[in-house]
Amino acid sequence: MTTVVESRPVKAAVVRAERGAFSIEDATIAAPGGDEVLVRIVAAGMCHTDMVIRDQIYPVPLPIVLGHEGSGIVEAVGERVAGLEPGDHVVLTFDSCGFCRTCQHGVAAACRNFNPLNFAGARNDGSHALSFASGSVNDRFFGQSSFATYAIATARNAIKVRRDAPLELLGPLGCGIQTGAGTVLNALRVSAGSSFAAFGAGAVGLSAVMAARVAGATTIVAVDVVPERLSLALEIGATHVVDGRKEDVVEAIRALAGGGVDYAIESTARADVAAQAVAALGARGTCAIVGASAPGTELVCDINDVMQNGKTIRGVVEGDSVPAFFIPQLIDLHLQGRFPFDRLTRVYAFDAINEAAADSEEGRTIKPIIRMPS
Ligand code: CXF
Ligand code: ZN
Repeated sequence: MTTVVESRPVKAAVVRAERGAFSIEDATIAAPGGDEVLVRIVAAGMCHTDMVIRDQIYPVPLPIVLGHEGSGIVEAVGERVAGLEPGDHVVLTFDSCGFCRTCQHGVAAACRNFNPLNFAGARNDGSHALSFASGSVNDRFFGQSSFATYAIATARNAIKVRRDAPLELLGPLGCGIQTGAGTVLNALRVSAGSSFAAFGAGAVGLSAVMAARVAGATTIVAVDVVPERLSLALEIGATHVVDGRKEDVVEAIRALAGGGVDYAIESTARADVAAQAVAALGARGTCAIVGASAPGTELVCDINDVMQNGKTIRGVVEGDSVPAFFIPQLIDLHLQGRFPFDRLTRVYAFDAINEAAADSEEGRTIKPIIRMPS
């Protein structure tokens, strides 16, 4: 179905300087062409990776409109889009090409074109969806740039979801929550009766905890240094918590899990914590590394420990998810009361986006969601 629309006015939050604030500015957004979809953004989650780009830990060009956990309603579609139409509720996720070797194997999260599609700051041909009177601003972040009242996505990264779900809260399912839950359910395939530890009890780690409970793990340990996060972890599925400031984390986990856990997720992006996560594995255990650290950050571990105990260390992006399947599955689990991700969220008005960022970075809010003015 093709809908003809002209470009329209948009308000978008722009980061203009390294470690700078978000400034809400006027722009226009183009009509969708080809495989593109124009989405009226209802809300967008804030993820640590937005901060990684703001702080230029990853070299994505500034100025830029960030935001990669959008949820909203399709307004118009390009002439090559099938399966989406105006009025559909969608969650926006990472973009992928669909034709590289890993996409064709069904693991779009490991798309060989992930960086150019999600981090180039423009369409593949260098053009932008957003136009600012002040000059060129980068966009298309994760195929969306959803800290804005409208975004252009593609048919591949706009995931249609059921209309009885709370659309305002769903955006984080497109990245952080998908990453944590997907790592447990898709990548590690945590099994019933097994032991699991989450290193870091932010949005990714706590989503992993909830998913480990869904999977039937019987020892679920959350590790963090923020007492409120550890308390929340116990409420949503952890059987035990370890405060990294008070205890020897590796010794504590070995004691809780019969010598070490079967599975671990490391979401802090800290090399010292990643080394603990590997050390805390039991025989033939697997540790998933999912946090975004500065390029060149090295993981140091005892080679004999890894070899003699048959341990596996693997990286996972976006939970190895097939978003068109996995995001609706997480919504079904949520609506059945088995995946209470809303417990992680706090909603902020668009013009409080800088307060949301500060609350997130200072540990007051686990998952900020920015609500767009309607
Ligand atoms: C990112 C982490 C860095 C690589 C791309 C995916 N995940 C979530 O924001
Ligand atoms: Zn993210």
